[in-house]
Amino acid sequence: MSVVHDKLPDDFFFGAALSGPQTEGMWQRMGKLENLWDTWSNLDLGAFHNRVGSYAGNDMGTRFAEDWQTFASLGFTSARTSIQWSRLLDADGKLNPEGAEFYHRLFAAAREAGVEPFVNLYHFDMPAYLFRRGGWESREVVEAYAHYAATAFAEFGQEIEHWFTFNEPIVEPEQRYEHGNWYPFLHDYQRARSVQYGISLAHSLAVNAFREAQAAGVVRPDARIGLINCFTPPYTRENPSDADLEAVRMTDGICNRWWLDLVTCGTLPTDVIETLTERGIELPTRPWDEQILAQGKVDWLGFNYYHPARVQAPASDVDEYGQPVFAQEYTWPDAVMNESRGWEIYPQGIYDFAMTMARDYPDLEWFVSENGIGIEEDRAERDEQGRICDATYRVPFVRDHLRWIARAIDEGAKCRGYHYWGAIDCWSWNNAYKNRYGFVEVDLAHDYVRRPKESAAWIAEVARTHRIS
Ligand code: BGP
Repeated sequence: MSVVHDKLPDDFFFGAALSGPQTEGMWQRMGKLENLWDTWSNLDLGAFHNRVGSYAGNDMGTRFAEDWQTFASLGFTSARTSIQWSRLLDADGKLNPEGAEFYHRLFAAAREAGVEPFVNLYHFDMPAYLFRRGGWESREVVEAYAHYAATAFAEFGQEIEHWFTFNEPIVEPEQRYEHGNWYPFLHDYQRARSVQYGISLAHSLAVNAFREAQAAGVVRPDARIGLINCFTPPYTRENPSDADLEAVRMTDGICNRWWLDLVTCGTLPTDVIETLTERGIELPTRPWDEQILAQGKVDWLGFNYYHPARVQAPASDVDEYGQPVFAQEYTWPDAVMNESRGWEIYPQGIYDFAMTMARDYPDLEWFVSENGIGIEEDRAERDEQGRICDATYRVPFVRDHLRWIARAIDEGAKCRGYHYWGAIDCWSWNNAYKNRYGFVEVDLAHDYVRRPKESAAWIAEVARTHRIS
């Protein structure tokens, strides 16, 4: 960058991103039902780093008053967490009063600390009994989700201003159904797209339920609803072939445009659907679906950014499981990697995607809803005061991303804020506590005690001044 963009607008907000299943713990208390992470943990604890299963969270369920204060001390004015479907409702779909009471206390404590709670309704945490009825492939479950969303709006509608239907709706289709990484470990491209379609309907029904609740005065008039996805700006190699560009089109179509079209136009990208049909992949459509999807338009969007997508034409049209392949990974020779996570660090990607949105979806407001760097055991180096020395890698990572965000805003992007993922270390899917993201350490050996790391003072200064030092 020739000009350094180091100032963010005065009304730009800073905060934290977290989720219920990764923080709350208390997995069998207050009437919480089993979700798919508990199912997998029960089945095979060895699949999780150091055998730390879904039960752990980071003990925020009991320490939330302290944690909200900690976020406030980092200069954060908002934080997004999620309600767990498996805690809010019982197996008959009725409100679980203990679960509801827990979330009322959680949100009230956030407010007391001066942190605005943003509430997401689903973070990869399908209740096990609904998975057994077909999960996102089942219309019954799609409708059960709409009912769950409506119940949450009725219960918290006067308290919560910022709602989100889903976090990263692309991830479950890919991880559970396509790449076989997460329980139930499938390699089935058709089912992955059916799940993606089911989630799209569920999102749209929930937005509709929100609009109805707002019109009825159940949800406060200033409340807004959005969707959060991990958008991956797609790149291919220099001097690409037509087939490379085709790989970019489909990667972008399935991961990015699918959701952007849904939340801005209430439609799905026709070129993507046509290509899927040509390859024998059919979405399980029903006659009134277009009207349902048309209700999926949101008030704003969350953009989770960790890494770009680098793709090229696939060597073969089908993989070893006989499933269709539209792209394969391209290794960019200049890539800088976070080896702990296996993700490329490419701060400019946030800018490139911001400018794509400004061009193609000019009315859409958004914020960076997750960004962060997880390093294995934070390299375990400490200073004399016992603080983890993470400033040499965590500060440049965040600084570089913030500068590209500042530049995008200077050039017209409608980005309103930044939430850092895992600001207090938390449990991560099957990596559990391997990679640490926090500005604040969670000491598992000492009853989840929290301790600020070296980077904490830096982010607090940036969040207070809006100067990216
Ligand atoms: C996002 C998820 C988060 C979080 C984060 C970090 O995709 O929304 O839940 O986990 O990634 O990834 P990981 O925990 O796999 O390192």
